[in-house]
Formats: sequence, structure tokens, C-alpha cells
Amino acid sequence: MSFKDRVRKEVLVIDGAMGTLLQQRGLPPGWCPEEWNVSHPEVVKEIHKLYLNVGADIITTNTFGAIKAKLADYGMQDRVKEFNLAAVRLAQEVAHPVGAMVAGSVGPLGKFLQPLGPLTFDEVYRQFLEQCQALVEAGVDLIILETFGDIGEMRAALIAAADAGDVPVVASFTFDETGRTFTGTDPETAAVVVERLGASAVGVNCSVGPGQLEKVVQQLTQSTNLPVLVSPNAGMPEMVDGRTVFRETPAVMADYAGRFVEYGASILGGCCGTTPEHIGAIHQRVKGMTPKIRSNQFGLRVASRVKTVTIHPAGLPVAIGERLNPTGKKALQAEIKEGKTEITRRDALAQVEAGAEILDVNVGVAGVDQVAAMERAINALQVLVDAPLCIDSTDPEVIEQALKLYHGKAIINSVNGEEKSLKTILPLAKRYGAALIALTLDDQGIPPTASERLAVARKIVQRAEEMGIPREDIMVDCLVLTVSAQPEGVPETLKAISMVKQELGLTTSLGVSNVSFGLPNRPLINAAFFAMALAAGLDAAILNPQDQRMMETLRASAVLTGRDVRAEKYIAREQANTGTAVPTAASPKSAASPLEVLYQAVLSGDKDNIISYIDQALAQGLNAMELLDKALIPGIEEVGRRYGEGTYFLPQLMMAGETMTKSFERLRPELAKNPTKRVGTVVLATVKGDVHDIGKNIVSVMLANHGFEVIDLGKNVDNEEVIKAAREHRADIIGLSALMTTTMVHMPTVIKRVKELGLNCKVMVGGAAVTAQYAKEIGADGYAQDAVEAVRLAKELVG
Ligand code: B1M
Repeated sequence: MSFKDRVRKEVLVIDGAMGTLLQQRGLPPGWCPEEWNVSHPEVVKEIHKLYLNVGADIITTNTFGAIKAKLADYGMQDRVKEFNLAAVRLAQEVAHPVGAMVAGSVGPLGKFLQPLGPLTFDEVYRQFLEQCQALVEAGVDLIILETFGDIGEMRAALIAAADAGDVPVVASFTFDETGRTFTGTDPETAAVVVERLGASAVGVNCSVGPGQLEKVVQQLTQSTNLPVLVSPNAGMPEMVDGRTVFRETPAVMADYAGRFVEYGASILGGCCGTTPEHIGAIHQRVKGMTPKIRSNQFGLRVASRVKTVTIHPAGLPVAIGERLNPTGKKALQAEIKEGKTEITRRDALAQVEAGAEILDVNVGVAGVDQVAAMERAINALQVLVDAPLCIDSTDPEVIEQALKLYHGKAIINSVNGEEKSLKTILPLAKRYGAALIALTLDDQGIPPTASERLAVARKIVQRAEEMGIPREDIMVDCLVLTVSAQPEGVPETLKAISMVKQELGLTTSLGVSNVSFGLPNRPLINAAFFAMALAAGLDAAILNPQDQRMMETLRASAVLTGRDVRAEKYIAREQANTGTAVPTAASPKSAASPLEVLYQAVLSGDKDNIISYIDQALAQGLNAMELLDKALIPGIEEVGRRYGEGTYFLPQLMMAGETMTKSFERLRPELAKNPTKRVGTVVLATVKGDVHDIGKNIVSVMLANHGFEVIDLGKNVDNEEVIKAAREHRADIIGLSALMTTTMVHMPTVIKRVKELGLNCKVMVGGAAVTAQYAKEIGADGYAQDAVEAVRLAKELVG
């Protein structure tokens, strides 16, 4: 029986850790574990057998890192196929005779995709394709993409796995104690994105212990009808005598496994620190339990990296922001031509603030490279706002590029009933797991009657379903004509909305403002028509969310049509309403002071525009130190605060960090004063394991301005390298910066070495993690809280 059949009928047990068991059997630290598939096949086989003997139904191949990027660390990048084929063969030899299945394990690359890192979608896709093709060729029963923390990378891996062959794929993420992946994805969003990319099951592995995963498992099982895998670590790792120890017992792990099956999980196993004993106990506990088959109706769900938005036939209507569209907007057209994203960012934030739950993105300017323009917009927006995006273009190439880059589940705006559109757009939606807005027009144009538009909608749905796109992922736009020219068109549109909902059970959307072309006081007509469309059952509208009347109409109509049950949302909004009007057209941000603009730019990680903001501020007479102290540093500190409290995620931290670094590079020459008198030499470094260098760089420039020769060793600097440089340059002072509690522990080691070697140099320390008290405890000669204080202290230390 195949994996897909078995997983619906029985609760399956999957094996536990491989790496730790290989190490126990002699795999040297730092050696490539996958190489042992070739050099030590008997050891790998023995481990598989241990798991099979205790009841594992699925064993995973020793191929977690058998992919080019990882093997390159060992100079073995040309052995991808060899290691994968060997690993599958070993597993099959022991699994198949006992009726167990072989899952080809695929792990993440360990580097980020753009815009967070250097890798392009195509590069990542190619690497996963190479590995998955080898696994499929070797005959795995399923592939498991495991321990993924970045949804963007998971998307590329799933698309590659689907292209590699017709093998079921399990998409398994790692979530931390906050219940999100390290790039901020929640369990529902993870499930929504992967199920449309063809995953046969979704899951969580590694991460933390089973206790910390309980909520994640509940959320996963409630968010998808797919089978759910749960393979936690044997508790949280602890460091004991320099070794990592996992303390969760087999009995406790088994207990949780039973509970997870009750929540709806159906593939149970373990990850780091688990042994055959753990898996045996899990097998005993879940043996004979049957999987809970779920058949929930979720409606149309779209997702950004961090948030899912549901459009449900009975749920609240949703506003799709229309302002990121250059039609009729000269400033936005000019920005797109110049390759900038300033207005795009500002309008995106303003629309979300005004209540848009999804943002439509259109870059259609004549004579512009629209693929590049869309790429810029998507990369800027997907880190800036949590609202999912609606890709609005008629060019399949532009749509495809957007869908490759987007780390979520987008909507394509739009497909229609024309043959050309069906043939080009539907395959893109299928391949990249996107939802669709379906326009009810075809080769004959817009049909005049509601029943004809219904027929077009029916045809689009049928073609989409034939291609494997589920009908709930299609939202039908019944099209509104201009009432001044064709008054008979309005009732037909309203009728079509009702018919599509009743007869096809689909959700509907509309670009409302078309209705009022050519009439005075257009907002009035728009709002009245919008209320009528909502009464007819409209589920979403592409509109200007900064138009207060439209948003109020949406909220009030939701109450009147019974979609806002007990008017809860309406009341909450009215109570929270401070009476301030929602900003219109020109965002208020444009009137902000230069310091406020810079502060906001750091908060939003606006590395594209930060230099021009700095130039503007300098041109207005502000000085570099003022910009740092009053805008940039407070901005990055606020980012740190939000990251610490869990409202910002790693991508935002990274973009803000890059924005800061770029700002500093621009300000460096402004800060440098080139003093002549030399007062001493400082060897400066951010300690080992720590890549935070923004503060250290400021200290570096300030010291140089005050007559110190600064030997700046950079960041993540080894302790011995610091000592070596101090000796070589006869340093008067060693300056160490650390921003993490985990890295400041290198400071006492350096101080100890200075003393051991009898170096005639003082050690000063600083950085956000360090305190005066800590400096005293470790025997440092001084501590400085900021760069100005660092200069004062350094002068004092050199007498
Ligand atoms: Co990270 N980060 N970060 N981060 N980051 C912190 C430090 C954190 C406090 C955020 C938080 O959780 N709230 C937290 C550490 C928690 C802890 O240990 N207590 C944290 C974490 C967890 C992480 C990662 C682990 C995140 C992850 O990957 N999951 C990761 C670690 C990477 C690593 O180092 N191995 C990470 C990564 C990053 C980025 C790369 C994205 C980026 C750094 C980019 C870069 O530096 N090139 C980044 C950033 C930007 C921050 C925050 C938000 C800002 C740091 C900063 O630049 N501050 C930070 C939160 C925070 O500190 N509030 C945070 C502005 C700078 C001017 O201040 O460096 O303190 P500071 O320097 C001051 C003074 O301290 C003093 O003068 C400077 C000027 O006034 N000073 C000295 C500094 N050095 C001195 C030396 C001296 C004297 C004075 O004498 C020699």
C-alpha cells in the first residue's frame, strides 16, 4: 500500500535521530555524515534496523545534508547523486523486507533566499531538484523536507520535489517556543502555503520538546485537512560538560505522541536526542490508534510569510488595497521608472493602517522593465507589511517572477475565460500555489447578462479543477460597468454576484470604483453601489482603503448582512475609534521631519531609500552625529525591542540591520575629522560568535576622530586574533564589543590571556549586553555605555 493510502488508514511511526547515533558509532566531529553511506554502509544500516526493530513504519535516509550547498563544506559537492542513491539503497535493503517505507530526507540549505540572503529562487530550486531527482530515481516511497525554518525556502523545495517525480512529499517545519518558525511563519500559514504546493502531509520536527509543541500541533491540525507529522526533539537541549544533552524520557515522549494523535496528527516520531527506545515507546503508545480524518471547509486562504487572510462566503468582507497601481498616478509612475520604492512603501503602510487586509500590486508602466519593477516591489513589500499580496499584471512573465519571489500564497489578478489567459495563467497558479481572481469575460468580451457571466465563471472553474487547482481558491469578479454609460449593467453585476455564490459556492470580488466614471461626486456613487454589492453577497473589494466612506460602508454592511456576528467587529472598531480621520491620498508621513523619516526608515528596513533620506537631512543642515543619536540609533533600538517582544521577526531585524549598516557607511566620512595629534592605539573587535558591528563601528570612528589609531578587526573575531593584533601593534587598549549574553563570555577569556602574557595594555568593554557591573566582575579596565563615553574612557586609560 502506498504512503498516501496508509497515512489515511493507520497512525504511522517514523524513526528518530540519525546523526547522534552515527557519532556514537565513531563519526568524527566535523566529518560529513552522508559520506558514511558510502564508506560505512553497515553502520547506517544497523541504525535503520534498530528503528525498524522497535516498530518504525517509515525510516528516513541519511541524506539530510546530501545537497550541493552542504556537501560543498566538505569539498564533496560533486557527490550529491552518489550519496543519495547509496543512502536509499541501504534503507530499502532493510525496510522493504519488513514492509516499512523509505522516506528520502532533505534538509534546508542553511542560507537565506532573497531578499533576506544571497540566494535566488532559481539557484535554490536547482539544488533541491538535483537531490530530489536522485532520491526519486533511487525509488523512495516518499520525500520528507524536514527542519525548514524559512517558508520561502520550503516553497522552492516543494516545487523542485514536485518536478522531480510523482512521489508524495511531507513538508515539515521547525517552530520555536513562540510557536513560529525563525522567520516568523505561524502553523496555519505554513499549512496554507504547502498544501497548495502539493504537499501530501505537513508537519513539525526538531524545534523543541513535545511539551512546547502542543499548541503548534493543535494549530496545524485545525488549519489543514492534510495528515500531520510530529517529530519533536527529546526535550530542550542542555549543555552538560561541553556536550549537548536531551533529557526527555521515552515514556513522556510516548505520552505526548498519544495526545498528538488525539489532536489529529497521524505520523509520529522523534528528532534530535531521540533513540530507538523513544521510538519504541511511541510505537507502543499509538499502535492501534486510528487517524482522525478531517474535512473542514476553510474558504479561500491567502498568506504572507507571517499571516493568513481568509475570505469565506459567510465571513467578513475583505478590503484589497488598490493604491499600488500607477494608472493615473504620475509620481508612482516616475518612481517605478527610476527603480525606487519610496511611494510604494509609504502607500503600502498607509493602506494597511487604513484597514486593507490584502494589497494589490501593479507596476504596469509603459517602457519599463516590469519584471524588474515587480521584483523590486515584491521584495520591498514582503518584509514591510504582513498583508498578503495580490499580483496584478497581464504579463505571465511578470506574474511568474512575482510568484517565485513571494514567500507566501499570493492571489493572481487575474485569469479570465479567454483561451490564451486560461492556458498561461492557470499553470502558473498551479505551479506556484497561488489563488486566483477570475474575471467573467472571455474571447467575446464582457457578457451583458448575469447568466452568461456565470457561464464564464463555470468554465474557468472547470478548467482550473482539471488542472488540480481547488475551486475554493478561485474568487470570481463579476465585473461592473460604468453606470453613466450602461445603467442596465449594474443590476446584472449584482445578480451575477448572487448567482456565482449560490450556484457555484464561490467567493466574489469586485473593482468597485469603475461604476462611477464620468459622474460628479464619485465617492458617493461608489459607496452606494458597494453597499448594494455587499448586500448581494460580495466577499472582497479592490478599493482605496484610505477612502473612509468605503471602509465605513464595508463595516456597516457586514453588520447588516449578518456577516459581522453580533456586530462584534463593528463595535470594537467604533470603541477604539479615536475620531481621527483615516489619512487620504498623500500619506502624512511625507510631511514628517527628516529625523522622523529616518527613524521610520530604520523601523521599516528601508535600505533602498535610506541614503537619499540621509542626504536630504544633511542638506537641511542636520549633522551626522545628530542623525545617529536622534533617529538611527533610537530606530534600531525600537526594532530590537519589537523583536524581543515577538512583534518583529528575523527578516525585519535583518533588513533594519542592513539599513543601519548602509546609513553608517554613508555617514562615516561625515563623522571622520582626521585629527593630527596621536594619543594611542586601540585594537577594536566585536567578539567571537557575534556579528553585531554597528555600535562598534561608531565607537571606531569616534576614537579615530579623537586621535586614536584604531586597528578595527571587524566582527566575529577569534580571541587569539585579538591578542595577536594587540601584540603586533603594541596596542595601548584592546576594545571589545558584545551584544549578546551568549558572546560576552569571550571577554573574560581575552582579559585572562592579556594577563597571562603580561601585555602592557588595558581592556575596555562595551555593547548592549555588557554592564558596568559585568565589566568589574571580569576584571576589565573600563566600561563605556556609548561612543562618547568610550572616547572619554580611552583617553583616561592612556593617561
Ligand atoms: Co541581533 N540581537 N541578532 N541582529 N540585534 C540583539 C542584540 C538582541 C538584543 C535583540 C533582541 O532579542 N531584543 C538579541 C540578543 C539577545 C541576547 O543575547 N541578550 C539579538 C539576537 C538574538 C540576534 C540573533 C541571534 C537573531 C537570530 O538569528 N535568531 C542574530 C545573532 C547573530 C550573531 O551575532 N551570531 C542577530 C542578528 C542581527 C542582525 C545581523 C540582523 C543585526 C546586526 C547587523 C549588524 O550589526 N551589522 C541585528 C541587530 C541590528 C540587533 C539590534 C536590533 C540592534 C543592535 C544595534 O546595532 N544597536 C539588537 C537589539 C538592541 O541592541 N537593542 C539585537 C545600535 C548600536 C548603535 O548600539 O551596538 O549597543 P550598540 O552600540 C552602542 C553602545 O553599546 C556602545 O556604543 C555604541 C554606540 O552608542 N558600544 C561600545 C558598543 N560597543 C562598544 C564597545 C566599547 C564601548 C562602547 O568599548 C570597546
